[in-house]
This record gives sequence, structure tokens and C-alpha cells, in this order.
Amino acid sequence: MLFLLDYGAGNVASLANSIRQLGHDFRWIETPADFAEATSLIFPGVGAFESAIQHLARRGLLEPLRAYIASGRPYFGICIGLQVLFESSEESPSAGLGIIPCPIQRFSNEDKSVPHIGWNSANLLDEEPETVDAYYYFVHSYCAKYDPEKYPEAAQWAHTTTQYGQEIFVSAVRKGNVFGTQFHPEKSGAAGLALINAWLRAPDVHAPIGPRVAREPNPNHGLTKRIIACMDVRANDAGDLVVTKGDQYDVREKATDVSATTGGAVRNLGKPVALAARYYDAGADELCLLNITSFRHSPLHDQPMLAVVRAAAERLFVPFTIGGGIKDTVDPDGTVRPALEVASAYFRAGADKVSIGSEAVSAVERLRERGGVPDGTSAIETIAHAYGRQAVVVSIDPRRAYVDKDYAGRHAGELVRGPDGKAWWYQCTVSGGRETRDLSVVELAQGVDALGAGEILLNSIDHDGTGLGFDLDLLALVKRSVRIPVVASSGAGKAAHFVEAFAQTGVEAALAAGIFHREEVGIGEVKDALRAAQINVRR
Ligand code: 1PR
Repeated sequence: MLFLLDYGAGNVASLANSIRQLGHDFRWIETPADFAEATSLIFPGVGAFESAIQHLARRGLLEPLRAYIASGRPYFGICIGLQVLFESSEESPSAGLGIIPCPIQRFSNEDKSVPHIGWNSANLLDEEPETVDAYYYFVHSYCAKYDPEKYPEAAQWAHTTTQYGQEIFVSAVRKGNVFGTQFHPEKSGAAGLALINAWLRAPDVHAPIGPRVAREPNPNHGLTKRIIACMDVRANDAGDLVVTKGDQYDVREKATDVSATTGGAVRNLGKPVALAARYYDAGADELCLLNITSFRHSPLHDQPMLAVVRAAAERLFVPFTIGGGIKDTVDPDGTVRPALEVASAYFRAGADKVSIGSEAVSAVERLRERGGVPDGTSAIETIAHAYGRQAVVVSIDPRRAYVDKDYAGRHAGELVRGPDGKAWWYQCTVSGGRETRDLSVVELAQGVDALGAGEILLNSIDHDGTGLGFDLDLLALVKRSVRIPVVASSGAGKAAHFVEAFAQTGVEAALAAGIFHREEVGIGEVKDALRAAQINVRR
């Protein structure tokens, strides 16, 4: 019987969905005794190394896991499920299982953004010449460096390697009964499903291992730029959850451009799960669902939204982010729900990342009041501690604040000047742009980086829905202010806009909504334009 090990933190729903999709049965390891019944085992560890080890130890599963692997029965570890095989991690004071004698180390952010998020190639070591296996989805800040001179025994375990920046790391291990991937096959589309299927069919095939020699990094790594489709979701006036889309965040139909019967109604562009499935089939690298009116309700009472996430997770085998209302909330009956609990509900339903908006602004305001010293209580910190920083996206909704040409106020150092002589700074807003704060986008971006966010989703209220292109000044400003990946958002009107965003600002991903919903531009068309401009994208 195949068993899955769920240590209680992280999205294991995706792997369960993939296995069901492939037509296999499985059971969950619930007690130490269950290991005895397992004839094969997958450990889909998502999250942070420290929480994983502590959860396993607390539930008495760590030693049975070690004994299971030593018994020679097939084991497949994913992400943290691979990392626990190693002796230690810079992420944690707890020791790993020590099966592979090598530490897990943090990527250097000298030459690149960390975490490493996105689709990268895995290169097989036992093929001649080293062949690219396929593109898989990675999301991690720590890795096992591939270094046969320093860690010769560990290098014997390496099955594939991957290059990020100028670092080469072990992206899959295979030896005896043990297989493990740093990437997430359950989130890697058709290539990932094929890999899981191959292991399920022959979990104990032992590949021969050839000699391991040091490899020189290529001038360019294989990480691709990501194209993300975003769905803003809210209840329409009939109470159904629909995908909507605003112009500069106004999602209601204008009385002038529609019939008198729909004027003023919430714009309805389709059903969230059906649209998400369409984007998955069209080759979207990621999807994003934003519950744009969640600030009005307690999201844990927002069962329709959780149901949407569950249904989408059954159909999507690429990562997806859920945003809106990720903050400490109080239920109508007075029950306090910490942000971590809200996020956990979404992760359990199948989301891979949560996106925090308004609460991130408050957290950075509090951080500034404390002179830049984090206190560990913000939603960003608590969720990143439990699930790893790569699971925490911060969605920023800035708006241009125009000032006189002789402005000398607090934000004078961050002014951007347009060709027409106008000057502005980018001011942060909350509650979908309804309120502004005396906080600039640079202060917010650097603050959330310091608090432990893994990625920034950078909207622009000025450009949203205009089709005029991304706000390149804004993207460049934020990109050079932080060391975490930045996702460009708002304003895409044609494929060339994606090319200019990547080429001119170096952002890691670009997101669009309106043009995809209205089928004006396809995801394939965007990728063709990027490929023609020599920008690496996943096929
Ligand atoms: O504050 O944590 O509850 O999160 C609320 C989330 O909802 C935030 O991520 C915020 O950006 C989003 N949101 C709130 N109100 C709106 C609105 O439109 N009225 N949508 C809203 C934000 C921007 C993007 C949009 C891009 C691309 N929408 O999601 O998809 O601008 O659009 P385009 O390609 O058509 O130009 P919290």
C-alpha cells in the first residue's frame, strides 16, 4: 500500500490530487504504527525545515521514518521530504536524518533573488551528454550544493542538478530505495505528473550511478520567466462568486458602456474554477486568485472561497496563490482567528502560497515604529515561520502621488519624474485602494523583505485595466530595492508589454488579468513573443 506522510504543515492536497488523477490509491500515515503497513512512501514536505522536523518529532514519526527508509522499502521525498535526508540545514538548529552526509545551505542572493521560485531545468547526471530532463517547478531558499570535491559521498546520491544564478545544486537524488526531488512534481504540469507516474509504476528501480565530477556553471541559468494569470474574485450582486476585473480597481460596469440593466453591476467575466482550468490548459506557469472584498468578511466563514480553492486544486497541477483577507480576524461569534490559521485553511484546501495585502502595510508601519526591529507577530512572520518564506507573497497596491516640482517632503529621495516634467512618488494603499497611507512602495517592499516575505506581487492602481503596459518606472524602482522576486502586474495590453517588462526591469514574473479573461491575447502568444526576444520561458 502506498502511504503519504503529512507532517501537518504545508500543502499536501496537491500531491494527493495528482496521485488520484493518475488513478492510484493511497493512505495517510497517521500514527507511527502505519509505517509497518507501507510498501511505498511519499513525503511531500512543503514548508520550513525546522517546522517539519519538529512536527515529525512531536508526533513520534521521526524515528519510524528513519527505520522505514533503512528497511529498503521505496521512499520518495519532495522538497523538505528531500532535505530531511541530509545531515543539517542552515534554516534550522535541528539535525536532519543524516542519511546523506552534506548540509543544506542557503542560496547566495549576491547575484540573484532568493527564494528560487519558478520553472527550471533538471539535468540528468548519468546521461551523455548531460541531458535536460524537463522543466519543473521549484520554490525554495535552501538547497544541497553539488560539490563532488567537498562532499564526495553526497555527490554519489545526485541524480539531477540544476543551476540557479552561478550556483549548481542537487535537484534530485536517487540511490537504492531512495528517490527525492527538490522541485515539486505535483506542481510541474504534465512533466511532473509523468515523473510521479513513473515512480508509482516502478518505485524500486535502482538506477546505476556513474562517476561524479565537478561541473562548471553555464553563463546563463535555466530559470524561466513566469507568466501568471490572475483572477480577482468577489460575490456579484446575486451572491455568486465570479471573476471580475476593474479599471483602476473599479469593478462595476459603467452605466454608459452597457445596457441600462447591467449598468452599475459587478463585472462578471466567468466562473473562477472554469477560468483557472482554461489557463492551466493554455500553459500558464502559475495562477493567482484574489478575494478582493475579503476585508469585509471573516474569510474562514467564506466557505465558497475555500470551496473554489479546493475545486481549483483538483484541476490545476501548477502552483496557485490565494490572496485577500490573510490577517488576524475575529469571527462573528467572537472567536479570534490568527492569520496563520486563516492561511493554513487555504493551504489545506490546496493553495501553494498566500498573498497578503492590507495587513502587510500595517506590519511595516509597526516595524517602522519599532525602529526596524521585527517582533515575530505579523502575519508575514508567523506564516513564513511555519511554511517557509516562499509561501508568503505580498501584494502591493501603490498609486502615484503627484507632488510639486520643488517638493522636499519625506519621500523626496524616491521621486520619479515623467517626460512631461511631472513628479510623483508611489504611495501605498489598503483595502483595494480605498485608503492611502504615508508609506512609499520602497519602504513597504523593503519592510516586507525584512519581515520574511518570499515574493512581491506589484500592482499599479494607475495602470490596472488600462492596457497601456506595465508601469516600468514602478517595476524598476521596486526591483532594485529588494532581493526577493518581483511579479509585475497591472496594465498588460499586448504581448510586447511582457517583453519590455522583463527586458527593461529584470522582474521574475509578469501577471495579467483583463486581456486573458477577454481572450484578447493568449498565454501562448505571450510566450512566443518572449521566446522571439530570447527570453527563456517554459514550453
Ligand atoms: O488587502 O490582504 O485583503 O488583499 C486584497 C487583495 O485584493 C489585494 O491583493 C489587492 O490587490 C486586491 N484587490 C482589492 N481590490 C481590488 C480591486 O480591483 N478593486 N484587485 C483588488 C487588485 C489588481 C490585480 C489585477 C492586475 C492586472 N487587482 O489583481 O489582476 O492589476 O490587471 P490587468 O492585467 O487587467 O491590468 P487584502
